[in-house]
Amino acid sequence: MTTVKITSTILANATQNLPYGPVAIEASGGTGAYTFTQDGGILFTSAPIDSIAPLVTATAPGMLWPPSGRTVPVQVRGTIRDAGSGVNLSSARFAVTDEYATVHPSGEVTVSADGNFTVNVPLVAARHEADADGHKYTIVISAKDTAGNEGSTTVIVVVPHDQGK
Ligand SMILES: [Ca+2]
Ligand SMILES: [Ca+2]
Repeated sequence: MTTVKITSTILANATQNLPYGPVAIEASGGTGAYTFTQDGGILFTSAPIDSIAPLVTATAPGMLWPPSGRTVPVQVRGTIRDAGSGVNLSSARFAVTDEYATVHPSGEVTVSADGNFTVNVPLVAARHEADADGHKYTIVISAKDTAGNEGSTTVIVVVPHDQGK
């Protein structure tokens, strides 16, 4: 058995001269993965080169009203996309940071194959009477690609002191 160490930079779908002779390089699926073949046989497949985090977008109703004191579902919708290795669909999460440090739900976000998601985040519709600028919740939506890069975005939901202010 012979071990051959290869150091090479792949610039494009091309044939390169590597230490043990010409090797045909095939790009697969646009993911940056390459299959190296010689004389019709597969020598090895390289891992995708992906250092760019997924792009996460999200929107939510910015205001939670009325301040009933109840826990209500706040719907957050958005997209998670990755042009490189692809989104690790099971990695999507939401996490809430509460200005009052009392309500901080977190959990999984179900992402469809096309990258869209809708998740209901339970938040308490209440604010302190003296809190003039309202009760602020910060919701972070995050996800990884299959190369392990993590992307996230943040949406803010406020239980205002007075409606319309
Ligand atoms: Ca990526
Ligand atoms: Ca406040």
